[in-house]
Amino acid sequence: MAASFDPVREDLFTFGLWTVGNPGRDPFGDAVRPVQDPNHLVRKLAEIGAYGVNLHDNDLVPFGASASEQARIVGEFKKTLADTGMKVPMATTNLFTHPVFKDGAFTSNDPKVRAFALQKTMRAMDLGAELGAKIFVFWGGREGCEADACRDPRTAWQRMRESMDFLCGYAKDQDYGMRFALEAKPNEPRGDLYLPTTGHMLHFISTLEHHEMVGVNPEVAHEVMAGLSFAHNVAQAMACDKLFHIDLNGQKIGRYDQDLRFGSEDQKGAFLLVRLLEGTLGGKRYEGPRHFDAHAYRSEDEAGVWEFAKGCMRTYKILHARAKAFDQDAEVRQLIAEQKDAALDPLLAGGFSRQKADALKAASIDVDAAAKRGLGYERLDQLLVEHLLGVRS
Ligand code: GLT
Ligand code: MN
Ligand code: MN
Repeated sequence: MAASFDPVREDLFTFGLWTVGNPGRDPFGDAVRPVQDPNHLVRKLAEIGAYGVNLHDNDLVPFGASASEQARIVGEFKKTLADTGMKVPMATTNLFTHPVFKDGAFTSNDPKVRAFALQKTMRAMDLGAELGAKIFVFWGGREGCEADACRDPRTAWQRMRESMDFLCGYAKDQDYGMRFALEAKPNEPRGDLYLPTTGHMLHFISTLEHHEMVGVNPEVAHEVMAGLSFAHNVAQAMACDKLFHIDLNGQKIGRYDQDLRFGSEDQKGAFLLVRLLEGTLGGKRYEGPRHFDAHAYRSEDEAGVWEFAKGCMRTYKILHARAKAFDQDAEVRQLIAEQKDAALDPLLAGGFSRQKADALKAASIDVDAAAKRGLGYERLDQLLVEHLLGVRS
């Protein structure tokens, strides 16, 4: 029987309200789709097999809403979640749309703006906690500059640290059981954004007071914009148990942030990513939500939006099946089987000792033979391509 690629709850697929609700505005043109009621979006997502929905404070509660308005909106939304069984695993704050954030939020030179950013984030954390979110994402869309002389970049870095330390303290004090996931981006909307890649974030986290509760939320498009291998970034985060969340989408290299349907570009990169996340190559699997931070083409009406959403999930599952087949292929396994050397392996494992250093210095190694040996990677990569194209199973 052919495998079904229809999404089910257990796949843990999630979408942001801002993704399927994206009206298609861009810097050159107005909205092409009407703004949708969040409750409608949740019901539709439930219908097509998603596990949950993520949101910014203002995706649900408009900026400046009164307390009673907020209570009414959140009450109705919670009822929709209960009716549909949909979860809110992640929440975040919008620190980029309002003009007050034009020169940053946590890194602004104006203490009033920095204070407002903290206030808004604490309130967004309260909202996230009320909806059950255990992951809180930080995307510093306006934390950057064009006129670089406006602040010492070390000051920006320090302000980011102080803000994260403060907000970790808040989450702990409130007993929210939340973990933070930091999302990097090299540029756009600012000329340069501080902490531009996942690698920068990983180091930044190691300097935080509560580093154990802070990880990363890498996004395909953002690392590809920086010309990096997304799978390598994700692998490093996984290797240090810091992959707390992930933003899946598609992106052409060298472009603005496109946020395209997952797997619609660079299918090989997408294959290698799913292979890594699902652990078909061995090692630990990523257990968190598979979140799509993408939106439908501007050419689409609402029906096209749901085609887009189904496409993201379907392609993920197809790539998972392809990756499984690839990693179970006997020829592939043979090509990537670990090489053993009874004499050298013990010297290479377990760290330094003077004895090992002496033995390594004295070891006789046939360098020419090792240099001459062909590695079979042409065959290996062709097998990958054939699995990916579906002609080998
Ligand atoms: C915005 C951005 C995304 C972030 C979202 C979370 S908002 O759409 O482009 O990459 O993940 O703040
Ligand atoms: Mn994102
Ligand atoms: Mn993006």
